[in-house]
Amino acid sequence: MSRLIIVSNRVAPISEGGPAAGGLAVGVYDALKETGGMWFGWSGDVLTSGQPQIALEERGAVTFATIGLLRRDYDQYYRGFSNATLWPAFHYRADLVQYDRHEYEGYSRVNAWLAQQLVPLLREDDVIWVHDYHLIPFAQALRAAGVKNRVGFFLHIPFPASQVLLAVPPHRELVQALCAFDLLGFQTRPDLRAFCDYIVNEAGGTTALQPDGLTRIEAFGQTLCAGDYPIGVYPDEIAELAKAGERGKPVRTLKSTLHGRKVIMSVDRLDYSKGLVERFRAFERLLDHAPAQRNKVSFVQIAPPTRADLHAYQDIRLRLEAESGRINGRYAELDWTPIWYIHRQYERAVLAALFRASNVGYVTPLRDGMNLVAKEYVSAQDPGDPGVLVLSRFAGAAQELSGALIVNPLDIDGMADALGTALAMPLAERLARYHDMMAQLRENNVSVWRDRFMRDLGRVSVRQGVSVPPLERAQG
Ligand code: GDG
Repeated sequence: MSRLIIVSNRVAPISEGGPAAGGLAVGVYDALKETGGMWFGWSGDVLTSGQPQIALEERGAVTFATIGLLRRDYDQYYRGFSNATLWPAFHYRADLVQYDRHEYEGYSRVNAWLAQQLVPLLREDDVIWVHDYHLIPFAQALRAAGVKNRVGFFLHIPFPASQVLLAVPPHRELVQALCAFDLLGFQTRPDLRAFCDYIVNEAGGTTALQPDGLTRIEAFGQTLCAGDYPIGVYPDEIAELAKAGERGKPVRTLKSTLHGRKVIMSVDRLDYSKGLVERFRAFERLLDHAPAQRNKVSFVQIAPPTRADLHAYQDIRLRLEAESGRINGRYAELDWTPIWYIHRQYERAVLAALFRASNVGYVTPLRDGMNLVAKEYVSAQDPGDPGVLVLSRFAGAAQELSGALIVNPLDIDGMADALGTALAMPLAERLARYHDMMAQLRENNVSVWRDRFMRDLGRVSVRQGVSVPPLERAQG
């Protein structure tokens, strides 16, 4: 069997409790720990001088191959083009897009350099699976270095509508670079449609749905395939983790502080795409419009820091601190704090237990590729007394989790209404919604996601992008 090589910007430090905050790390690690293989990428170290060297570490069936980044590379490739240009653009925040030609050059240079570092570690029949927006030019760079292996790409974040993508000056080069992969995977059908729209209307290419469900793409003199592969979780593993933590200290502390009040729970990296300010205001609106809820419910927002050296992230942090202070100042009583805003990271097991102990999972990003927290919240529930998920229609997860209360995160009144409905929902309805969503999560867990992608990547004939018959893949 060929070896799986995962390439992502950051190879997540894996502690005993699993990977830390970040959806890609969680999904990729879950996928790789079963099959074994190699995970190649940045170690997280930023070097001020010297020549970065690859470090290899074996852990069970997985080899971690990591390398540091020089300060200039970190600034241009990671902080600059990846996170100040691509991230906001792909999350429809054209107003936050910053562009600097030198940073884009750094982005291309680091992709080429990383590809050259990987080449000596490769075997002929390795299958290479590249992840996310930091590494769009990676296949081009591998091909330039003479690599002939199959190379697939999965985009964890949304693919934006063409009119938004056009805000990124080198949009054409980026899409051309994507066409050097053999298979492109997107989280949802709307993302795949947006990509196809660019191919047809901006790049003058063609797209055709094949009988096996893959879309064949011809553009820039390349032929490849693309599909939608919604990432999942391991729901039963999370359920066990949550149950095991039911009587643990964090849950006991939470319950003793709540004195029987209900709790609404949110967990997000502190990112402007997650809709935190709007979410706080909708909770405030609930307290405004439904006085009976005052002193009866608390909202816990856990938001670990992320990309804190970028201005836009410092800004969202300040806004959130101001909002939580303002709302608490307005409504808090001596024995009740309406919003608990916690700017730190918790262990995965603690989060699962807290999800289970809460009445409502409140997940309202303005845009999100998938949103694993939504899936983790449902997985962690007590099957006999589950909580209710309030979910943004702009999370990829909303395409699958029809048992959630789906909201528009810009509609503050609508979200406040949904919170009220969730808090009052009778057990029978909660059970029906929970079972519906759990069935969906079990059917499309992380292994299914990985296996579907790997099967399709194995099928596309290298550099022709045409899937090889027989085509037994079910539509779906
Ligand atoms: C990207 C895309 C897509 C959060 N706080 C803590 C913690 N987390 C974990 C959550 C979850 C993960 O981090 C976050 O994943 P999301 O999917 O919600 O969001 P992103 O980080 O933006 O992920 C996203 C994902 O990639 C996968 O494809 O769904 O759309 O943006 O697993 O539980 N984990 C720990 N402590 C925390 O405090 N241990």
